[in-house]
Amino acid sequence: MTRLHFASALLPSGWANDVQMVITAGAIAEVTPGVAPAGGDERHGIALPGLASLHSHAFQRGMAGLAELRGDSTDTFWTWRDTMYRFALAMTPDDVAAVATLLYVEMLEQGFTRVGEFHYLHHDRDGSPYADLAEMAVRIAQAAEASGIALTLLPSFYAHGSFGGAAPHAGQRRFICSVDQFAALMAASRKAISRLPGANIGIAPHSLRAVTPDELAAIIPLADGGPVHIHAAEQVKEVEDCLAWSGRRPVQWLLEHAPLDQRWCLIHATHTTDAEVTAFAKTGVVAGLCPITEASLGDGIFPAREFVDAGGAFGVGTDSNVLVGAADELRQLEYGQRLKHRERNVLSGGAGRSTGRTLFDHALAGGARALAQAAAGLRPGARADIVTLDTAHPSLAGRLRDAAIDGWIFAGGTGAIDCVWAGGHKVVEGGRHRLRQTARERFNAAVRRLVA
Ligand code: NGQ
Ligand code: ZN
Repeated sequence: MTRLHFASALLPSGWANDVQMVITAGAIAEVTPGVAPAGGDERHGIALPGLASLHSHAFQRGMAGLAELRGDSTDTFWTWRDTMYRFALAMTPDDVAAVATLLYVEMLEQGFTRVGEFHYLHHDRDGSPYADLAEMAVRIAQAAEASGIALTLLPSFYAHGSFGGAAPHAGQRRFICSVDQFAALMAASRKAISRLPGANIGIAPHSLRAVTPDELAAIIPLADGGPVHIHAAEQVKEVEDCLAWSGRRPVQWLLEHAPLDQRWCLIHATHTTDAEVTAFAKTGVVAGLCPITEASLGDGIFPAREFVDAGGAFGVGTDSNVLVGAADELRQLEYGQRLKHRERNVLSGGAGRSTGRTLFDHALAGGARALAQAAAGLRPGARADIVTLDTAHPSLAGRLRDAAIDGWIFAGGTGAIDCVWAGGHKVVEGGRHRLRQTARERFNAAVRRLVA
């Protein structure tokens, strides 16, 4: 049993002062506001619940910053993808484990306590399955376990190179499964996470580019009630190709043909019309926004204001992991809206409300829904995933409550987080994860080899 005491904490009911929290077996057992710290309490300043990065491709952390050299023609998402595929083709299971471990350490240091790992690098370098079909999923699970982050594993079904069941190309060979092979992969993946504390599993039909309607229908039952994540409408070319194939835009196609409900998460949904936004918001499907990657890849800007006004739910993901941070994703989301609308505090939700707080609340609730977490936030029964802010940080000087969140998101840079508990274990202290050094060494050795 651990007893923590916070000068203030953001609870589901709002901010409370002098909050004592009892943690047992990795979960929050009791939350008592308005009590003075007792002798055995470990004392801290400002506590927030940890957020989810609801969309990650862990292996891509290894190539972060390596696709910033201009090519011969116009650089786009598609030329980036060629670079990314080349990198993916070189990675061994040990490399993936090394890269994922450091990534998850960094996520924890930056305020993420759960990751939705949209996992599609399944097979060996020549495309043949590993002896254990879920070899790579096992490595992801090991990285989660070592770091302490809670894992929602989303094995991805990927079968085609483009709409209408086009053959995949050679660069995609490590991703490709038949429906039967994917069913076996799901079973092996369930086993891979079965003993991992806090872990759960869903499925991820990669995109309408990579999955036919028949395949989509065949794999959805494999989620077995868990989350279903799919990339949709990230790039204009993808929308055009989808229209040419079906006469429908990707989000429109999914609204008409897929059994969308609160278990679903549409990743990006960048190019979504007003009519789609309204219908999408009503379904309860979470928009999985990845603002830093969407900016990095030149995707476009999601109509977040209209979506939220229509009652839509969103969470954030770090996707390509080119830069990892909860505050960074939320700031980029708001700044994209400011640049688009030429206004300030676009997503604040109304007069007198803090933009940082509103963004935080959305990301907490949306992330929990998208990763099938019943009890998000600092409440009894929830996993003890807690983040404290460094009240000595200059961007937090004199800031109380929502103003502290604004200071963290808009002015704190990456240095405003003090401690992080994951499943009740204090894994980050003074901003440093206890595995930072060893995880960096292992990552650096792997990446030096990969880029040589
Ligand atoms: C992915 N990433 O699955 O990693 C994709 C690229 C694809 C983004 N869409 C591959 N940002 O879309 O085919
Ligand atoms: Zn993605």
